[in-house]
Amino acid sequence: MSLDPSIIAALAQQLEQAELSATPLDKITSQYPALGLDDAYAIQDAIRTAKALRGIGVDGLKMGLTSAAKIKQMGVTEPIHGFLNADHGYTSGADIDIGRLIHPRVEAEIGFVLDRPLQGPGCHIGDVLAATAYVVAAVEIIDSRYRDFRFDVASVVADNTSAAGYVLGERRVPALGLDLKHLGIVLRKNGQVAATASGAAVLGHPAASVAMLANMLGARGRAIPAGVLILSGGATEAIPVSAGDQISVDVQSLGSVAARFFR
Ligand code: OOG
Ligand code: MG
Repeated sequence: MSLDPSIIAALAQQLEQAELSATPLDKITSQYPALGLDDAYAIQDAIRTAKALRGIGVDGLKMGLTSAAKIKQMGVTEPIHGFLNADHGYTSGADIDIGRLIHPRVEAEIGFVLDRPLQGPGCHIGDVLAATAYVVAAVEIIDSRYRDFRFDVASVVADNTSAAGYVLGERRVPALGLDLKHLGIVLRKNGQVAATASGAAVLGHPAASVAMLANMLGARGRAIPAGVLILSGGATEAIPVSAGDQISVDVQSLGSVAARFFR
């Protein structure tokens, strides 16, 4: 059953407001237990439109809940996708103000940029690798707009998959010739190892996550455009950060990406 368009619009506005005022909400399925995934993606789209009207563009796409570590941490077992906003993209070494965030966390990710669009159905790892311009080490900053960072799949999809920013490494490496499955990944906070993984932690191969995104978008008549960043999903669990923390992610062959947080 789908929700009335006026309810979709009202929920999108509540989530936008929660983000802008850094004030958490109860997950929206508490108000609307019948909220389905189609409704949730419609709310996400409405948030995207509202941001566009405020002049905030989209410069990337993301997959989420694509690793066992994330599934275990969040208790949601289904991969999801969202969008990345151009106003919170940073390069390695950035000082990032987290005063605007509720309870930020960071996760280690592998980013992809394609040199041609990809659309499912039927997209697989080989298609992604053939279409990849380069891969890049990345940190995603997530910040659920829900109280206590607790949600179910429909609520988190509506909340644009907790997207709150990203930091990219400086090295752009062609995918061909890399063994993306076996790349070691180390996430550090204040110099201490906080979590480790390998590329295979993400759906067995990070390119499988990009293929899944192309297939999920294809089912809605959409495609992954060329030239945009695609985050393939946290390989490790997400780590909370507060003002004063310094974090880094090292990805074998891709180099490192670092950021410091203040408020
Ligand atoms: C949902 C977003 C998940 C990832 O990489 O798995 C995500 C969340 O955990 O808040 O970005
Ligand atoms: Mg992520």
